Amino acid sequence: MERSEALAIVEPQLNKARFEHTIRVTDTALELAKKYGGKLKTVELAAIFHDYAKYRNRAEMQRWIETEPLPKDLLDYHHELWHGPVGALLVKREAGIENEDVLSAIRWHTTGRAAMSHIEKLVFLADYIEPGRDFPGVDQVRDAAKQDLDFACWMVSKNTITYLISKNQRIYPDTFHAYNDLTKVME
Ligand code: DGI
Ligand code: FE
Ligand code: FE
Ligand code: FE
Repeated sequence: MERSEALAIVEPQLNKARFEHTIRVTDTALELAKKYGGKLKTVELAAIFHDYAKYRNRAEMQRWIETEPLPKDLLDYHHELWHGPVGALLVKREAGIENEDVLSAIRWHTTGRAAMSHIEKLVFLADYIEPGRDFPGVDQVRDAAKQDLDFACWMVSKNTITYLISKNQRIYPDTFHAYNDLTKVME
């Protein structure tokens, strides 16, 4: 699928700010792929569709999780975590995307997981460092992204966990698994 066709499918699913975020994530992911490798068309599609389900209502997402083969433990965690797995399902169903590399990058873009694929890392990192983001510590992660992909992803995991703990939020196991796995960069 061409970029313009993919963008035309995603745009009506999102508001203007989220669509602009999507374009920045896409351009950032492509820059990372040029630096670290990765099939550009695959990376581009994954980034364009990564937040496809972001604005599906909570009840609909809950129904997909209950009735489709998605991890049921998601329901014990914040609904913000649901749009990745539900997005992968709906992008396949509604947009006809079958490429598993694209679908897994969408599925895991919020939490990460142990042993992330290369494309999963590119989208996970691009989502965090795109130029519109203003998280505390994001500039350090942008610097790290110029040096080492795994180190930068490790920083994303670490910052996310630290942030969630400061907000007394529950942390999904795969968020920890991503951090633990990537911590090998420090050894
Ligand atoms: O959809 P975006 O806003 O572009 O970004 P995202 O899909 O990475 O979602 C980011 C939010 O998800 C951010 O507020 C942190 C949160 N998050 C990531 N891992 C976890 C989590 N929230 C909870 N409660 N638990 C997690 O493990
Ligand atoms: Fe997201
Ligand atoms: Fe993210
Ligand atoms: Fe996003």
